[in-house]
Amino acid sequence: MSPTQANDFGLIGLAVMGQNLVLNIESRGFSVSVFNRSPAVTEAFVAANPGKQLTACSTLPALVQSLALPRKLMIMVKAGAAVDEVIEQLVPLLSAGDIIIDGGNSLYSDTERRDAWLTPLGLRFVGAGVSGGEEGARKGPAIMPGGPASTWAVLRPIFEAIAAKVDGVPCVVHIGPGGAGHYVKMIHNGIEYGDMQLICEAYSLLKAAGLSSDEMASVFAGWNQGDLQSYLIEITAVALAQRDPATGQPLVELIQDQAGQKGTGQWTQLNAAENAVVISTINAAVEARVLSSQKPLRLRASGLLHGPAPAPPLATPEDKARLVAQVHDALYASKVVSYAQGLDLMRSMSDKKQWALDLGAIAGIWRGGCIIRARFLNHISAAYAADPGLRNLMLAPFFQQLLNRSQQAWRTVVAQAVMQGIPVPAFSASLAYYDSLRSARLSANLLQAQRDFFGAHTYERTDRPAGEWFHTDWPEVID
Ligand code: NBP
Repeated sequence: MSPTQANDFGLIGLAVMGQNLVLNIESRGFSVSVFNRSPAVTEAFVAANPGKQLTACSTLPALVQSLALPRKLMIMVKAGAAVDEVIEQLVPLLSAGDIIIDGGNSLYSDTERRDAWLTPLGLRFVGAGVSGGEEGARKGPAIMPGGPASTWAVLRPIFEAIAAKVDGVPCVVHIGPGGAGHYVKMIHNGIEYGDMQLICEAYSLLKAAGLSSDEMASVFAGWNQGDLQSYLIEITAVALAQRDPATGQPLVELIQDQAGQKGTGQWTQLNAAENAVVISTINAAVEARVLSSQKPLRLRASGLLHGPAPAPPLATPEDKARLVAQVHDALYASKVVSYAQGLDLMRSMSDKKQWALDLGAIAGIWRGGCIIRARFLNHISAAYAADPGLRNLMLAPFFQQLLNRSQQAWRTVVAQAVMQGIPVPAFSASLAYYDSLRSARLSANLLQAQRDFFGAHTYERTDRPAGEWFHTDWPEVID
C-alpha cells in the first residue's frame, strides 16, 4: 500500500504488544500504518504479513502523512522516557485535533503531565490501558481509554472492534478524563497481584496438606468450573499439571521461588498510601513478592528461626475434600476483600479527581481480555447497577451473604496456616480487614488515649457529641 493513502490508524512501536495489536486492528478491516524506531523491525513485520492493509513507514513524517484526519496514532513503546521522546518528535508533525494514544503501561500521573503538555497545543491525548498481554492484544484485549470525551466517538469504532467480547459486549468503555484510563489499568494490575498471591497461598496450603501436583491441578480445574472460574485459576491448573520434559517432575516444583515485578503493584501501594485507603491484600501481595526475592536471607533465617513441627499429610480423601472446600471459601472471600479494596481506592480517586468513574462498568470490561477476567466480576457489575453509590463492595447483599457464608472456613484456614507456620499474608490481611470493617468498636480508643498522653492530641468521648474534644492531664511517667 502506498504511504500517500489515508490510513485509518497509525502505530508506533512494533515489539510484542504493538505487532499483535496491529494484526488485531487490521483484521477488523482497518488500514494501519506502522513505524518502529529500528526500521528493520518494521520491514520484517510487514514482510511477514503479506496481503494485509499495512503500510510500513520508515520515518515518523511518512507515518503522519499516511493517516486520515483526525489522525489516530497509538504509541506502544517501553513506558517512561521513550514515550516522551516519541511525543516530542510527533508534535511538530501533527495538526489540531489529532489524537495521540499511549497504549503502554504508563504511570497515570505521567499521562496527566502529557495531557497538560499536549492540550494547549490543540492535540488530544489518550492514555489507554491495554490488558491481556500478547494473546489479548492479538485476539481481543480489555481496553481502558482515558482522555478527552471528544476522542471516544472517534476511537470507539476501532476500540470496540478490537476489544474482547463477553456476551457480545466489547470490553472497553471511555473510563474518564485525563489519566483515568491508565489509573484504572494500574488498579487492575494491583488487583492482579492480589489474585495471584491468593492463588499461591491456596496452593501452599494444599501442598502442605500432602496433595500431589496432579491432585492440586485437578482441584484448580474443578474450581474453574464454579464460582472461582477465572483465567488465573485456569492457567494455575494447567501449570500444576505440567511436567518437566527433562526430569519428568512437576515443572512448578523445579521453578525458583523468587518472584519478579515490574512496579505497577508498587504504584498502586503508593497511591493508596497517598489517599489513605486500605489495600492490605494488595500490599501483602506486593510484599510477598519482595520477600520471595530475598532468597539468601530466607535461606539463612530458615536455619536459625524455629517454626512448629510439620503437620502430617492428610490421610483420607474425606479430609482432603474438607480442606479443599475450606480453602476454596477462604480464597473466594479473600478475593472479594481484595476487589473491595481496589474498588474503594478507585472510588476515592474518582471523588478527588472528579473522574466520575463507573465502577460497575469497569468491572464489566474486566470480564474479558485481561488477566483478571473472571466470572464473579458479573456480580460486581450487578452490585453497582443496583446501588451506584455503594460505599464498599462487601456491603452489597450478594457479597454480604458470600462473606457471611465463608467466614468460618476462612478463619479455620488462616488459623491452621498460622499453627502450621505456613505464611498466608494475603489470606490473613483480607480476614483482618473483614474483621476490622465489621467491628463497631475497635481498639483505637486506647490509641487516642496514647496520643493525648504524649502529644495532647485530644480525643472525643463516647458519652458526648462528636466534635467536642477533650484533653486529660495524664499522670506523669518517670523513665
Ligand atoms: P517493550 O516495553 O519491550 O518496548 C519495546 C518497544 O519500544 C520497541 O518497539 C522499541 O523499539 C521501542 N522503543 C524503546 Br525500548 N525506546 C524507544 C524510543 N526512545 N523511541 C522509540 N521507540 C522506542 O514492548 P512491549 O512488551 O510490546 O510493551 C509495550 C508497552 O505495552 C509497554 O508500556 C508495556 O509495559 C505495555 N504492556 C506490555 C504487555 C506485555 O505483555 N508485554 C502487556 C500489557 C502492556 P526498538 O525496536 O527500536 O528497540
